[in-house]
Amino acid sequence: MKKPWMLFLLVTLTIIAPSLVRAEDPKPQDIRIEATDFQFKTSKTSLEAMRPTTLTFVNTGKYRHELESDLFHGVESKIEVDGVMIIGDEIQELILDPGKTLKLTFVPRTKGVFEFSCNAEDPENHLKKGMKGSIKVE
Ligand SMILES: [Cu+2]
Repeated sequence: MKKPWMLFLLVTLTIIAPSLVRAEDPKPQDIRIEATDFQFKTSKTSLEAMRPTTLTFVNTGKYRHELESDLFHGVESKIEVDGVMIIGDEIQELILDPGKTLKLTFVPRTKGVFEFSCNAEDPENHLKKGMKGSIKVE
């Protein structure tokens, strides 16, 4: 391999990637959250704790929308959008342009009810127009 940084990246991904899919219950679950102008549509209202979860966030509206929640904050997460992958555990908010889709992969570890909302302000406050919801982790 000519480029040492590629080797470094490969080694890093080889070490990090398995820890993202490792979980007590390997059976994955999916949830889809669609943002429109101006409401959220969710494919389900509850998730099982400790199961690998893929959250698909889709913006079918004409405005940029946000998904802010403690559901994935502090939990090791992987985000994929347009061929870019981001890994981290301080993700508190996802912001998506119209027509875009992203996938967030994580394992919900804490049971409870997690609120989510869009706090965008263009053309006016989305939260005041009703862009909020909740997901129960049980
Ligand atoms: Cu919004």
